[in-house]
Amino acid sequence: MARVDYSERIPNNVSLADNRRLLRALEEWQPRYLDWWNQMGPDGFQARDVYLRTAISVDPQGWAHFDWVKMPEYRWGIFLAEPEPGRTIAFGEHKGTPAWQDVPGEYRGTLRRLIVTQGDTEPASVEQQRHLGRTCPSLYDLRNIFQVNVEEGRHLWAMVYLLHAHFGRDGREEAESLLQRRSGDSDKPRILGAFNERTPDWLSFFMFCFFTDRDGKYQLASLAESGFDPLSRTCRFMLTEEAHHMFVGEAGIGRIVQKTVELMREHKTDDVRRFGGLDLATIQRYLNFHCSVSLDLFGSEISTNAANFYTAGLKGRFEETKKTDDHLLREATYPVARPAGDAITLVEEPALTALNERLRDDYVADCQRGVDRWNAVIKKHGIDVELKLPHRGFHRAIGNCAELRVSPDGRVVGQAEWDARKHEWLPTPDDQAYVASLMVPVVEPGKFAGWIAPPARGINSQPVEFEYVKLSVRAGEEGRRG
Ligand code: BYC
Repeated sequence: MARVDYSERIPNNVSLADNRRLLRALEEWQPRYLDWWNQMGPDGFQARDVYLRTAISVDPQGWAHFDWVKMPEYRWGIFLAEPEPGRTIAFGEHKGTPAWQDVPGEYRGTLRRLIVTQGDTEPASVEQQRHLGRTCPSLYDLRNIFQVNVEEGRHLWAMVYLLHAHFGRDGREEAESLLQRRSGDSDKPRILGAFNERTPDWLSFFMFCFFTDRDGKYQLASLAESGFDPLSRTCRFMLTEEAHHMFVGEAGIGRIVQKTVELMREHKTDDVRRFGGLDLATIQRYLNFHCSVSLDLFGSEISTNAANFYTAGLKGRFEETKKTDDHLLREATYPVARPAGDAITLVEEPALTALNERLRDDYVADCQRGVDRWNAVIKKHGIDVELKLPHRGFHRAIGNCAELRVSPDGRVVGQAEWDARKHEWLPTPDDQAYVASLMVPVVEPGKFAGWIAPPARGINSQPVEFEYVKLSVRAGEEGRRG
């Protein structure tokens, strides 16, 4: 069961061959997916051999398969984690009853909406990142972004499988729409805000992987608790892929910070731009931006949607089954940030409607651990500066603080102070132009752009100077596939 059958057109571990109708529907979707990938996937590298990891089974050892693959030939497939025999619903009003193998009729619309919202983020991120290959800081990083991209494509497959297998005709229509919306498009944008932002450079990309993919981790972990077992199982497997994306983000920013502090020490200055580096103040402004748009992805602090998802048993808390309370939350309260005058204070609210905020808290604590590791690099170089997460009210478009101006240290400020100081807090046009000026491709194996340190080790025990993407291509091939 754990092994994936790669002899089939759509690799899977869900016995697709036994369900002819579903197989046919997915086989019809497959060429449209490939059209989307060729149109919106990584620009300019579709004919190149990339050293990619492919899942060959859903157990941890199954990840050990690395090979040269041209991205359009990547074996996107359908992989669900192994079923847990006798699994029951862990929370909400159906607590203790067997997990659903089919969609409960009363929750059909809600569940479909959750799956579509999750699914929509996956192609969106590929679209956001599609031009970055052309300015890669190294072949190692180029391979990593492509790994992330193909896995986001696979996550789309994961959600499309659920839509096709469990939601009949409207599921198929939603699967089509997932290929129609476009990140940043004014007529048919992606559903959630952060997925319509631009990712124009590699500093933004690494921040995106650190902050936005981490939202993915927390949302997927909550959906992995779902009483709808196929969703739970697919999210459990997706989480294993998500871990690599966050590694790319954390390690990427860590390597930038490393290079920055090396330049600061060498030249005895904070102004490392003169030496082709990214100064810590710019890194902080990008951090502020990406953190704030990712905080929005958790929804409003007080949400009846979230309460309903929970009570219905559709979406749990992070590590729901490890918690020791009643898993109903009818009486419990939870502290929620709320503006009061020019400060933001914590107010106890019913825990059930505060579930988005609770998940955001789990997320912020996880982000802080990563920031601490970056700060350890700075400190090790004897530099007395710390990167900081902005206050959760800063630069928000969703929730209690959406209508306010809040400084990164959590003060509600007037429009005048905001206007006067926002250039200190968010990337400025000058920052963006400077970062853009650094985006010069470095494609010689083992070489790295001057603003980022090499990684400590390569991929899958290969040396750092390994040729992770083969850029040489036979004459005529690029015209056809590139
Ligand atoms: N932008 O009650 P509210 C990932 C909407 S990332 C635009 O506050 P709720 C990945 C909301 O939809 C993980 N609209 O929020 C990362 C609702 O609209 P409707 C993605 C927003 O419903 C990197 C209304 O405002 N997965 O995997 O409790 C690369 C009121 O909403 C936003 C999921 O999100 C926003 N930021 O929670 C690749 C999991 N926030 O329904 C992939 C599935 C809220 O009234 N989604 N709205 O029309 C959910 O669980 C929930 O939909 C949300 C919102 C947590 C997003």
